[in-house]
Amino acid sequence: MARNKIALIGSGMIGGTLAHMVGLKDLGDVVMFDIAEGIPQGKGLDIAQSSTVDGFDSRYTGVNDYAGIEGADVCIVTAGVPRKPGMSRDDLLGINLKVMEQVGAGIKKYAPKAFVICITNPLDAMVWALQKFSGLPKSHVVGMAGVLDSARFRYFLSEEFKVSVEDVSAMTLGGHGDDMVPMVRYSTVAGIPLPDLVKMGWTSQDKLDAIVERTRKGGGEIVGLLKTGSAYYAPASSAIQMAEAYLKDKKRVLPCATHLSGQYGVKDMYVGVPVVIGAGGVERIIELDFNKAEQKMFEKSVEAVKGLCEACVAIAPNLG
Ligand code: A3D
Repeated sequence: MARNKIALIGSGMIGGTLAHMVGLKDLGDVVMFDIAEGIPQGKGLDIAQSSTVDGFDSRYTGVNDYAGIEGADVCIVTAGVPRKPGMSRDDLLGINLKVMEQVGAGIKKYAPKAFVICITNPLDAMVWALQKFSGLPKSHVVGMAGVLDSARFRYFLSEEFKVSVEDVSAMTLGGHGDDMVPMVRYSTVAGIPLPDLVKMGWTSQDKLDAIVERTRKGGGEIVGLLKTGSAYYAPASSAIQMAEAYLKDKKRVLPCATHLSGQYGVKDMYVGVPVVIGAGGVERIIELDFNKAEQKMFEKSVEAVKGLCEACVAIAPNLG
């Protein structure tokens, strides 16, 4: 049986971390692509040399030509620019939209059967544009944000409750911006919903509200500390979880930026909702019942994404 081929489009901080994780998790062979000459080749060679110590057999190739990604089973897209302190994700739109056009054309030509995971920001608008530029099926183009935002929420909750991260499950929906919707009612410790834990005295409502707010600003907190770029370890882990769900047909239930065609009252937009990911890509979109407050937050988040999509159409009218 042939090994899986995983193409990493963008070989910067997240791309390099992804490449390392693919090897450590034995997910397949890696092709690293970038416009910067030498970076994908150098990182690929460095990681390949680590494989002898860590004992994995993934093969690494670094390329500056899209022909190298031919026949990839999975493409993970991080090409573009990240945030610097003082920038919002939305400030990246103009530059990264042009990058998505090139990436979309490359994937369309060389890897039209791939499962594509977009990470480039502003996420919900970039994955929407990438699907249109590439013409790949909507079930096979998703955005990574919800897994990361939920991971941050889970981590902060595990710290607050002093319990293992393994026992905390959490869900963050909506767009990947400060208006994201951490779903308190659907987040639990070993099945006990957070509102019940407040009643049981495990934490106070004020502390829980502060954790929700810290989750919303989780990306900005790291940008502020790093000063030269944005988070890359947890974003890479999150995308790897999605890729693994597809490659191993795990049917994982994960919050992903997914194309909605009427679900949640949203048409032709990518927004973070829970989906089932298996060998068929996005196999099922799960429609949750929101209460009034959740509905209001979700709508606000969707409005923000809509504004970004409109800004994309203003730059590239063929997307409209
Ligand atoms: P960085 O380390 O700068 O890597 C980006 C790479 O893209 C660089 O190596 C560039 O040379 C390359 N690149 C630029 N233009 C092109 C092009 N036209 N074609 C191919 N490659 C190109 O950034 P990073 O890895 O830290 O972040 C990558 C993206 O992910 C940024 O847009 C971030 O904002 C975004 N990001 C998203 C999340 C989400 O949760 C959605 C989290 C963290 C970062």
